[in-house]
Amino acid sequence: PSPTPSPPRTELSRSKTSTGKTIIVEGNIGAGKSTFLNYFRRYKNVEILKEPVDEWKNVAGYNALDLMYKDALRWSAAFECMVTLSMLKHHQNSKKPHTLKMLERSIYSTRYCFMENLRESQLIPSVDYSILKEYHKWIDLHEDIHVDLIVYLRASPDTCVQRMKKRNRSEETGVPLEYLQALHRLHDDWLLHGKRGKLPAPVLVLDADKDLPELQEDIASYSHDILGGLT
Ligand code: TTP
Repeated sequence: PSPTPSPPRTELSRSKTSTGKTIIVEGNIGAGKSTFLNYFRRYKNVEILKEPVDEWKNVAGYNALDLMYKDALRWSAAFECMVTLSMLKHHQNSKKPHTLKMLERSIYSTRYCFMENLRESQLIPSVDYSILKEYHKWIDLHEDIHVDLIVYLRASPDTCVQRMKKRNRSEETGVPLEYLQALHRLHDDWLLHGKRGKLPAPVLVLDADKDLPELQEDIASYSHDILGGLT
């Protein structure tokens, strides 16, 4: 079948768009972050920074994502170090003038969800965790990580498992349901229950259990608020 043509890219009127602002898109593995970000590709002055998963799969020829899933105790610190650097680069990415920056994830979910999950599940040696934490403490103190809105795509772990199975990323084939359940709880703790202290920005929660066409409709209906509702 011929591919669906992309819709024409629209120039948002500056008065309607919060240009110069940063939105981060959060949610469990398989929650639909890519679908969400792809929707906003139609807008010329929205700059989308997706996670560089392909870079993580090829670090000087090594698949760091695969190594981490195969032997977390050995490789999770190295992997999270790589992820932290990617996130920092995205936060620091100098914005093009008059654009709104949309990031897939952030330094916050790396720290509060993934690193925390590794620690709780004892999948990271405690010295490695402490070193990573020092990096994050330093970043917190010395870098300006500004965020204006957090979009939380909240999907149940069961939905995430189904979506992961469907997309079939080879590195993720052994990820158990319990791993996604723990990550789900950690996202909720951070974004809904305020258990990680002050949130960096207000949170918009979208029900990402809906099937993708329905979720896309929701995204479309919220797009005005997401793009223009920031002050
Ligand atoms: P996600 O950031 O959840 O991206 P995704 O492509 O699964 O998102 P979606 O389906 O919602 O579009 O994770 C990418 C992979 O990287 C996944 O296997 C989890 C892993 N990962 C970590 O292990 N640690 C981290 O700190 C991050 C950010 C990702």
